[in-house]
Amino acid sequence: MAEPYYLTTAISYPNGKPHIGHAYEAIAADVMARFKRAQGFDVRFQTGTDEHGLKMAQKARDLGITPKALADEMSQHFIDMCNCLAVSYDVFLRTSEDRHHKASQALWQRMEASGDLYLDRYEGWYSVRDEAYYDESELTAGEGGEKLSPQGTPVEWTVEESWFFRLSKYADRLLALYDDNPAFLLPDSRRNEVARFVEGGLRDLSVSRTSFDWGVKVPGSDGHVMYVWVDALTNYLTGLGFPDDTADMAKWWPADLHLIGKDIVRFHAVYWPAFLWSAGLELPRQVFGHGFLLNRGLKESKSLGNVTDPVELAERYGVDTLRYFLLREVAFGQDGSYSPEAIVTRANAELANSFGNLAQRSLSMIFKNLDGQLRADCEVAPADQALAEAVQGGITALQTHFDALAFSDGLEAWMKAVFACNQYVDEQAPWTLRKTDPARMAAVLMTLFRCVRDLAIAVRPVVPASADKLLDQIGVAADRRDFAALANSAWFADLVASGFVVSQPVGVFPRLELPAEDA
Ligand code: ME8
Repeated sequence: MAEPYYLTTAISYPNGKPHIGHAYEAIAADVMARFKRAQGFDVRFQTGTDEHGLKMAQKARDLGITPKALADEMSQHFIDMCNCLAVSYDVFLRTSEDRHHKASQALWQRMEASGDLYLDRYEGWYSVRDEAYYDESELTAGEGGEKLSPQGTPVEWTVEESWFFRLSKYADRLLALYDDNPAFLLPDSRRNEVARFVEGGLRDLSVSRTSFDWGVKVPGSDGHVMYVWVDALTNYLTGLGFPDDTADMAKWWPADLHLIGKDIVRFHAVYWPAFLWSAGLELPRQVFGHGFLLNRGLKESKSLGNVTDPVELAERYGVDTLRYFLLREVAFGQDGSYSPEAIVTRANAELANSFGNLAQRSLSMIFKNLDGQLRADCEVAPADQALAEAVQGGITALQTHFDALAFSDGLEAWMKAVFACNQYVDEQAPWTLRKTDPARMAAVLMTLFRCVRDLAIAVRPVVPASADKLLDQIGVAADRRDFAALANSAWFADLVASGFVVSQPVGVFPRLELPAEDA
């Protein structure tokens, strides 16, 4: 039976439409999901929206609508974005769903039963934009002297009766976790940051609010709703049917990967493990905090007027182009920048001129010079063998890098294999061999055909629709497009025996022009 692999994105605040950072995270997680499926795992991929809390309540109040109406309208934009970007989620979870309230209350009761919850009074700083409590020592001063959170957002002094979670009790265990199991939190820089924060001492965490009611009700405590991060983190369990569906919990929990942005590592690597320990549940295997995507080096914001709608971006440049660009351009884990020029340059150089052109010219020569006929009986020369090995090496490297979430390194290795193929075409010059040595020309074209197929399968998690369009043209069955198929050396002889004939090829990666306003 296939091994299960459960991965999640963060769940987004639907207080506005999705931005490019949301698209980036969803795409990266989707590439991982498709990659693991291609490796033969039984994948479950969850995303969704985080609908409670003050931030949602305040935004709805500003708009004069209920928080539920705001969440209903905006979460649909997140679903539409995922569908537009070919994000192959299995579960889209909304935290306003009844089952989620039930799961969050069950987690709460387990933490209470462990003796980790107590009632007291909270007095301290809170940032609504971050939905986070901060210590005085973490704050900085803004230009006008006002206090700001470490994320640069305004904080307000908050005093209210609140339930507390005994977070302080878990400090040593957390530090031991980071030490003993460094892969729990990657990249290393984020782990170091979080470890320093925990070493500085942990205070108990305020986990309920009484000043508003848009949240999950605290069981048995009228007037209290849960702090939004308590219910938000529980989403990863809700989707598995916690607490009732013990079979799904047993199959999928602990999660293999929580893919999240660097600004919310503290919640996932400090609060979440402590909640899970308290509730007697296992910890996720890995939390990965990716970097931020910037627009020409700047954070997008309404005041700068540089907010990009990812759906428009995909419509303009193509879904697969955008997916490839984002993972290839930015070293995953670090911050990165995008601009129309960078997208067009990358797409043209690598997808259109290198891989697209390789596929197009190889297939067109087979179509024109061999009447589309494939041959299984060509003599293999050392150069053909060397190319096959180079491509194989590139694909193995891609897998190793993708497994470590080093997407740009994986794609670079893939691209090197594409370059090796193009160099081989130039050196072998099959157009010359056509007159001088037709048998050798056929051998060269068959080598290229096989390499194109292998490269298309390898890159398919990143550019699924384009890879499929190419694989359709080369007769590769829909259920033979995974890494197991790559390892099956009989595929080519089988394809030839099936009588498959190459038709006039249709280009898969168009050359892009910069839109006039950006040129
Ligand atoms: O944080 N580049 O929601 P959110 C890359 N609801 N990633 C970015 C980004 C950018 N410019 N801006 C945001 C929340 N992100 C909580 C999560 S999980 C139980 C609750 C990432 O809508 C961000 O780091 O503010 C997070 O992983 C995700 O987008 C959702 O952000």
